Amino acid sequence: MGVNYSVKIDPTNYLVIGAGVSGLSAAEYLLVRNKQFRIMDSRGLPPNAAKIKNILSDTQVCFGKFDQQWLKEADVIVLSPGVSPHLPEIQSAVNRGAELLGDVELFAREVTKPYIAITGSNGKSTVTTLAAAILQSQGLEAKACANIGEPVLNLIDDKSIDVYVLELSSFQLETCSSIRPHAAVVLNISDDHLDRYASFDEYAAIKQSIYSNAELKIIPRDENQDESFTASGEKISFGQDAPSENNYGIQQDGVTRWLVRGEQKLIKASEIPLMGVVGELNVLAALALTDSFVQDQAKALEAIRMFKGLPHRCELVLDCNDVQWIDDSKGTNVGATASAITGLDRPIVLILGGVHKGGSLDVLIEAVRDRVDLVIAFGRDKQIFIDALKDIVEVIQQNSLTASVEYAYQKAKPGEAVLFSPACASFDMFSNYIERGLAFQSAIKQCIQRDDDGC
Ligand code: UMA
Repeated sequence: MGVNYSVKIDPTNYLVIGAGVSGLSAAEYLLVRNKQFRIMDSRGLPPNAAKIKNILSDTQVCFGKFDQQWLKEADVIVLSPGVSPHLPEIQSAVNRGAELLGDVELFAREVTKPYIAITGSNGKSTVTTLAAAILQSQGLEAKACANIGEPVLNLIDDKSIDVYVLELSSFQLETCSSIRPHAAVVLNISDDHLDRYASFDEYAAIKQSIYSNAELKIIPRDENQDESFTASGEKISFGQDAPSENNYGIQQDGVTRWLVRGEQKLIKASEIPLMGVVGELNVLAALALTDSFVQDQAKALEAIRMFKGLPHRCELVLDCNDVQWIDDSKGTNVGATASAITGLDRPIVLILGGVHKGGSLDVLIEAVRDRVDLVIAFGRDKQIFIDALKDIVEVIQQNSLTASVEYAYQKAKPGEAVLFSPACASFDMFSNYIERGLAFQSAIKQCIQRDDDGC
């Protein structure tokens, strides 16, 4: 067979770093597009090792170290979000001229369908899922993806999708410059991931970059916004107060609290299935994000009423002898735990601990004061929380989550809630927040079964 001179070989040498779910999706994306690429991971046996070795040749795969020669030869580095771009070997490749980008950047350069984008320190998975549900209520094929779990490149070739709903972490925003979302929001910004960033300002600026090229900017009224990101373009705001025309907010009518758009009453606060003011704000953000897609408002509001909330996000596991057991294992930073506490309307026994991600505990201290009766701290960084809280509330330390649940079971009184909201990452004791949440649920069920008290 003769050589086909019409086929152009792309000489670009891609290097995928990280073989987690996003690295695997990037490898499959590059494979389908006949690109030259390699993949490496500093772990000897990353989660997708077998699958990757199955689809690639040995010369394309390096596990157990970052191959320095490959870094020198790379034209484009596709960096997984969990790998810091500040690593010296990555910085020297960039200084040499390699292009650094993430899977979301590859997606943004190629996608032709509309997408909305959501970031924030807390509530982004809830708003992402709710926005997708509202879009689906309009008969649109909407898919939630990115940080929420499904890598964007797994969906880019799916022709059935009408709208993508992207949950974006600061890690993902760091390595993408081409996103042009139909609508974008920064829900809130509180200390998180300060083990990766030099300052809160750097973290906040990365979050706000989501607005840079957004057609419609959805802006929280009660957060301090950096005007340089939100000055121009079309905007809709949302907040806890009564809004001006076309914006979203809350209106008090006698004893009834309404979620409203301008003066139009949409849904009673008592009808939404999310807890507290934070829940209301999340619903308002989802409505604002989907505003221009909604033709049938009644169906959109019904989708909100039917929304079940997310597993491990302020999830009521059970109510036993009037003690509520609440799994908020997804609360991996101090701001999330503070929100979970303020969203509850009963006295609280709080279980927290794990790997603290840095930053101030002030917002947690304020939330704990007056609302929490007892704190049970466990995990690697428990002492940080004990030191911060011991002067305002009784704090007990335990060596494991199971022992913490056992202690809470002995101490919790009828009318109280036991809130498991760790304010920390899980990797000192668990693979992820899901495994940690399931461990909490199983521990409390075991306590109750042992006593066989009929709950
Ligand atoms: N790795 C190295 N060297 C390092 C660090 C990591 O080789 O120095 C390797 C690990 O060995 C591992 C791989 O990188 O094999 C993991 O990559 P990753 O951490 O980027 O994780 P993925 O599996 O690709 O998942 C990522 C997101 N993970 C992170 O941002 C840490 C997932 O968000 C996201 O769902 C997924 O892409 C799909 O888009 C998770 C998350 O924890 C849920 N996000 C953080 C959060 O929500 O707080 C930001």
